[in-house]
Amino acid sequence: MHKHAKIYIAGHRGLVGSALLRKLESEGYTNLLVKTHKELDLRQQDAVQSFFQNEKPDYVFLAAAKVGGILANASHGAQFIYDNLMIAANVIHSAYEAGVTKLLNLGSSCIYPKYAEQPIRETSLLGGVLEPTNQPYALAKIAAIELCDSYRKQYGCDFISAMPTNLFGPNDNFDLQSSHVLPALLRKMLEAQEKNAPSVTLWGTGTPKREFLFVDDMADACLFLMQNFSEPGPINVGTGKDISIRDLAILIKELTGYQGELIFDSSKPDGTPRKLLDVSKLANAGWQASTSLRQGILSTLNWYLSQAELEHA
Ligand code: GFB
Repeated sequence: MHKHAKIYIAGHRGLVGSALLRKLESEGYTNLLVKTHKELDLRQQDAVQSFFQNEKPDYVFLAAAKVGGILANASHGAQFIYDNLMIAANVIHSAYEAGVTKLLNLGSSCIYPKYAEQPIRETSLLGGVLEPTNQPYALAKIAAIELCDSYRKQYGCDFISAMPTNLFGPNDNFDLQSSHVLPALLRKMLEAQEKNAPSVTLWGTGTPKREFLFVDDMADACLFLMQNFSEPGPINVGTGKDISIRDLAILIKELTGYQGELIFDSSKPDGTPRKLLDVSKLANAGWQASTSLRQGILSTLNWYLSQAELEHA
């Protein structure tokens, strides 16, 4: 990918897309193409086709998606499957028609079976039932992998699919109803600290384990894959380490300085018991994560506090 190639980042305002934009700019890529949701609704087939025909990008990072935490997924399944299927089908088909050189499709570790052997290898795909809280989202993401693989097989397109573990970082969603656990815990503890609240309530039992990857590492992995990887099927992106939700909460408590108690509301869902990716395929290709969980949380915390300051300025 040369520095003047035309690179379209779909979803550049989201968590991954914005990190990709920062990464590509800092690496000296000069011809970056972005569109806001208002300018281009990726669910609209005609609009997406015209955009690709007019712009003819050389490379595409498909980071646009309808995403959310466990409760958003469990309660808005229709939006999660429809939006993600439409975005994937429109972008991947239009990229093929416009002769895109290479496309990186982003998925999620929730594509794997709920009880997949841990750490989860790429070969576990379609080997068992999915976690019900995110089945609509997972099925759309599985369909996107199949689109890439089918277009590769039938038309020779160089389309690849990266499956990140749970991501976090600047520009994450901090809305307590729809966010993922890490930004939710940061916000809950900061607010509790401000109000001197005696306790913070977390969802579920605290026993599920998750693997967290800082989004700047994810952007680095995406660029690496675009430059070095060309195979069908998913490739996992993670740290290879996981942590229980309880221990994550204890770490966030320490980093925010919150002194109160942690209460677990077991009427809320736990979701998949464990989701640790086997990252040996990516490690063998030559990439590994470099930001520790502690460092990543501190960067996210600083970003969140600076945003809050801006809002109050
Ligand atoms: O991050 P999260 O929403 O998504 O939840 P998943 C992870 C775990 O944290 C669950 C617990 O066991 C939650 O019950 N948790 C504790 C909380 N307190 C909270 C809280 O205040 N907010 C949230 N959100 N969780 C999503 C999928 O699953 O992960 C998506 O629904 C996607 O499809 C994404 O794959 C990466 O890891 O359970």
